[in-house]
Amino acid sequence: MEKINWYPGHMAKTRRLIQEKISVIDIIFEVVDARIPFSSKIIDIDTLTKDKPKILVMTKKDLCDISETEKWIKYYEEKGYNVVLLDLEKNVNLKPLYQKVKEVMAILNEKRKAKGLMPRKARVLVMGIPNVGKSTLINRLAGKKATKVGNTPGLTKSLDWIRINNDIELLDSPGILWPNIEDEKVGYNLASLTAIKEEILPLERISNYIMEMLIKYYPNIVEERYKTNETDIEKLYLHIGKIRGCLVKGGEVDIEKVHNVIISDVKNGIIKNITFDRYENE
Ligand SMILES: Nc1nc2c(ncn2[C@@H]2O[C@H](COP(=O)(O)OP(=O)(O)OP(=O)(O)O)[C@@H](O)[C@H]2O)c(=O)[nH]1
Ligand SMILES: [Mg+2]
Repeated sequence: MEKINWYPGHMAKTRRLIQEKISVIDIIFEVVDARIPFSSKIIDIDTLTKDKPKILVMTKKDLCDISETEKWIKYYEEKGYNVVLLDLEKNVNLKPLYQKVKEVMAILNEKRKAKGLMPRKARVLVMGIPNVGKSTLINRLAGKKATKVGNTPGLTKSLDWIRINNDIELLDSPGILWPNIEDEKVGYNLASLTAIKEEILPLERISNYIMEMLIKYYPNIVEERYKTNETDIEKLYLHIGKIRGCLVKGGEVDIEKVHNVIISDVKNGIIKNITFDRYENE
């Protein structure tokens, strides 16, 4: 695999913004994709957020391979993380997240009490790399009944607090940060499952990576979706091209179209029950 060189220029600016906001925040919801709970993590969130309590929110539960993702949940919990796995699309149940917030706030308010301060609502900032579901989470939390509770001094004017319930206020815009793209495996996982611009990685290589992962870890999914147990990538592409009608004039298979079919099957969640970060490999 070739190394992916991709580093967005505006990272420093985003970081400055987060640093400005952080002082008024009680809890950070760090959002990751449950299919890549390692690759989709923010590169150095702990330095940025210092000692702020965090809840690691794994989204896209409905798309992940639960048994593999659970290994990661265990891994992070053993490191002291608060972890919540959520489906924000179909069976939305935010109760486990509310429960975690209560637990974290109980500790925080205990400390406040010791200092003679009143208990208060949790002020939450959602953070994560692009495409992990930050906006979806904010929308799910806010729902229709959400009302903005006004500006808080010290924050940029455009940022508002949204009242979620009696326990939680949420900053209405998320902090978008970057993953450890320097790690080539991470780059491929991100290119396969989230949004990375095409000019950074050729479609062929993303498609090859997806197919290699599926053949290695999920041969049954390949068989179910593409009706073959072929494991040779070239032959597999030809087969998929034929059954999916990726043909050019004369009936030849258009391999580029096949790459697109495979990538969009994964990115659109048609291929699900997959987790590409493998705990045993890290
Ligand atoms: N199936 C499924 N899709 C989800 C879930 N959460 C988010 N998505 C989808 O993931 C995509 C990205 O979600 P967004 O909420 O826009 O992600 P974001 O983190 O705000 O992305 P940026 O604003 O680009 O940083 C959308 O197509 C969502 O519908 C989930 O739990 N399950
Ligand atoms: Mg968003």
